[in-house]
Amino acid sequence: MTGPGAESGPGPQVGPWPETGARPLQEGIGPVQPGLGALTSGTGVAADAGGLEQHFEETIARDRRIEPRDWMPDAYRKTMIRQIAQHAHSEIIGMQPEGNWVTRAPSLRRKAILLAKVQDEAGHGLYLYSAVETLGADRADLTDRLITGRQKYSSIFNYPTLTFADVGVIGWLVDGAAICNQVPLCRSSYGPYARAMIRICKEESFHQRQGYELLMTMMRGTSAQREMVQDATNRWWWPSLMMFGPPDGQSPNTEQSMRWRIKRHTNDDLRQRFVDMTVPQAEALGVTLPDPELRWNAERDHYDFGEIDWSEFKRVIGGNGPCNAQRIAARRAAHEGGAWVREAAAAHAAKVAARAEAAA
Ligand code: FAQ
Repeated sequence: MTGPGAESGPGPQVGPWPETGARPLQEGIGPVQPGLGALTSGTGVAADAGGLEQHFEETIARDRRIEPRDWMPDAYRKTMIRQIAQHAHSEIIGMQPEGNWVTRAPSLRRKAILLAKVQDEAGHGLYLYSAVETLGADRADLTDRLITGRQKYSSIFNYPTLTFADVGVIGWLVDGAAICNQVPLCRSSYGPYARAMIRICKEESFHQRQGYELLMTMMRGTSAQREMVQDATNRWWWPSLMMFGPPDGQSPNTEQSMRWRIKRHTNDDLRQRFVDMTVPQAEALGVTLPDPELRWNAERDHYDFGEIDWSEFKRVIGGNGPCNAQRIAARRAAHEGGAWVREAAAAHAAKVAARAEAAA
C-alpha cells in the first residue's frame, strides 16, 4: 500500500513532515557503486587487508554505499546484522498488538484499513530479513534467536492494546516515532538496508495518517470515545519516547554507528525531534500529553519534557514487560504452525531443481 492517504480529510498537516516527506525518501536512492564488488573478486584493487579497510573508510567518508559484496570490517557486518534483524523482528512482532483488533474493528472500512496495515508490516519484516540475508545471516537462525530471547525487538510492542483507540494511537505515535527514526536510515551506509527503508518509510507515513484520521474521527464522536483516545494517549506516550533507545550517554552503539554512518542522528536528537513534531499534533487533536513538564523552551527552540522512566525501559527490554511472554509465545506458535509450509516449499523447490537438472 503506497501513496498518500486519500481519505485523510481536513485537519492539520500530520505528515509528511519536513524531514519525513518525499525529499529525504528520494535521497535514499543512492548510486550503486560500480566495480566495488570486484574488490572481493581479486581485481588487484586494494588487495591487501589494510587497503580494503582504507577503501571501506573512504567509501563511508564520501557518503557512498557499502554493498553486499564489498569488503567490510567484521564489526560493521555484526552491527548491521544486529540492527536489521532487530528491526525485522520488530515489524513481525509489531503485527500482534494491532492484529488483536482485526476481528473486532467497528466497521468493514476500519477492518480493511487495519488488515492492510498489518499486512504492510509483514512486508516490511520480509524486506528486512532479505536485507539481512545479504550480510550472510540465515533467516531460520535469526528467527530461532528471536523466539529463544537471544535477539531483541522493539520495546514498544510489549504493551497491550486495550481499546480500539489504541489502533489509532499506534498509527499516530508509534508509526510517527518509527518514521522519525527511520527516514534518516534511508541514507544509512549499507545499501540494501537504506533502499528497503525507502518503501518502508513511505508506507509508514501512510500508516501514521490513517491512525491520526481514526483519532480525529473518534474525537468528533461521543465523550466516551474522546476518553478512550485520551486514555490510549496516556498509555502509549512514554513507551513511544522509549522507542528511540537509551539516552545518548548510555547508548553503547551510537558513537560507532554514527562514525560508520549507519545512524545519522543520536537517540536523544531523534527523540527531541519527535516531541517537537508531536506536541502541535496533540493540540490539534485535542488531547493532553501526559507530561506536566512538557513546555516550549524559546531559548532552546524545542519543547522541554519530563524524565523518562528508564527502569521501565530496562525491564521491558529485559523480557519483563506486560506482554513479552505473550508476544514470543504467539511468534513461536506461528513459526511451529508454519513448519509444514516451509517443508512443502522446500520439497517443491527440490522437485523443480531436479526436473531442471534432468532436462539439462
Ligand atoms: N527496544 O546503543 P543503543 C516499527 C537496545 S519498527 C528494544 O542505542 P542502537 C514499525 C539496542 O538494540 C521499530 N531494544 O542501540 C511499526 C541495544 O541492545 P544490543 C523498530 C532497544 O542500535 C510501527 C541496546 O538497547 N525500529 O515501529 C531499544 O545504536 C507500528 C543499547 O541501545 C528499528 O529497529 C528499543 N526501543 O540504537 C510496526 C529501527 N532501543 O542490541 C508495527 C532501526 C535500544 O546491543 C506497528 N534501529 N535497544 O543488545 C535503530 O534505529 C536502532 O537500533 C535503535 C537503537 C535506535 C533502536
